Amino acid sequence: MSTPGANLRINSARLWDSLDQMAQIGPGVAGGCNRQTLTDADGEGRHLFKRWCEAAGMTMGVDTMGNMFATRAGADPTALPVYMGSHLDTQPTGGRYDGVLGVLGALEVVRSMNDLGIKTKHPIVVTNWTNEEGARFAPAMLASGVFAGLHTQDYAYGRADLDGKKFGDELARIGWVGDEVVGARKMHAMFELHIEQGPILEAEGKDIGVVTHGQGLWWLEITLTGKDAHTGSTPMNMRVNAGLGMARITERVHQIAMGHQPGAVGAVGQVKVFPNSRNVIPGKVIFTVDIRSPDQTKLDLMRGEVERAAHAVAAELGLGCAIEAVGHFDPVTFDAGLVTVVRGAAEKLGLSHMDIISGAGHDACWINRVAPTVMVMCPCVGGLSHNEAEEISPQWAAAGTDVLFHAVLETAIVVG
Ligand code: HGY
Ligand code: MN
Ligand code: MN
Repeated sequence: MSTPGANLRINSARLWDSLDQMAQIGPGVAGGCNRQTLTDADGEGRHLFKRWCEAAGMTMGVDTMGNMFATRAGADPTALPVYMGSHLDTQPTGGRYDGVLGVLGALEVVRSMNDLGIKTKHPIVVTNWTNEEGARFAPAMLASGVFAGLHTQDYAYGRADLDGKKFGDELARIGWVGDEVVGARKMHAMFELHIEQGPILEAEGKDIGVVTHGQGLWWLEITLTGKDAHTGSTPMNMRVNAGLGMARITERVHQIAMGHQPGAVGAVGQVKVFPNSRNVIPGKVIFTVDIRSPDQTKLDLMRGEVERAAHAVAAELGLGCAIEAVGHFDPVTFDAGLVTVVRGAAEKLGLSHMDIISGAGHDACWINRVAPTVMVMCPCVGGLSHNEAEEISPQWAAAGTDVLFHAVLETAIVVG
């Protein structure tokens, strides 16, 4: 059987139904999801995903970081598998599709291969990477980072959430510590389908994003120490106000990103204020700066500017200032050959498409270090993500999954 015809399609209704069923696990309060990594809801979602994979005839492997690998046998068991997947964990106020479309779209590809009786030379593996978001345990893409050798497992197991709970303890608590050595698996290729999480594809009227690159990022955790004091009786000239320092640095981060346009972003997303009492001047604040750019030079310049600005503000206000890099990866260039395969699949399917740089980080950014890797993107409404109102259309979901389907079939080589 030659390369499958352009008429092959996945089952869009089944995909949409699976997305809806998964969204019922760890629901948010406004229609989205709160299925944070290593919570009971994450564990429940994992069990559902495992049941679905086994019902599709796949066998499930799990590594010591909880990464899940469902394998569909190939005609040549010695051939390195073609992987496709993303993540099932969500932000606290996450959407239904960030990550989940990539995992369940990959499952739909296998389900469709089964329906059509398609056999491939290379085995196919559907993957769920643990803790992509980094919302509960920083940094983002933690488990794919361990898999790719960027972090040690000990480092990952020791990461703590805001309540002081450790990653390794929580992974054991939900019962998802696997027996495979993390990173031992070798890949022929890895595909990740993901919503764009930005406005470009929708604005340009394109159904498919062919992801050629991913921007790099730094997460800098800044701790400012001042002095707790009464907000009423303490004269303004006697205050050592860590909250004021955080406000000034937050503004500087915005100005620094604006100073490197186009193609730079910056914000403060997570803030911890101590003692966080209405009538106490904050004596300590811990906050994370997220800066990104596809341009390595800009990214490095911004890091230096943010650090200098933080220390300058702290000096002005008499604050202690400590800065720790808690997340980082350089801009990513995906595999040119697989980019061509994805672009060709979109053209074969008659779908509008454009090359795009990923604004968000993804597990594919790390896996790209150890195997040929590429991403496929679909639009999302208003470019909104990391918000419970995140929305995509069933048509966009199907189009992206069809491109994934054809690109994977071409790469895994259809033999019957
Ligand atoms: O932070 C990111 O870009 C990803 O959503 N974890
Ligand atoms: Mn994601
Ligand atoms: Mn995300």
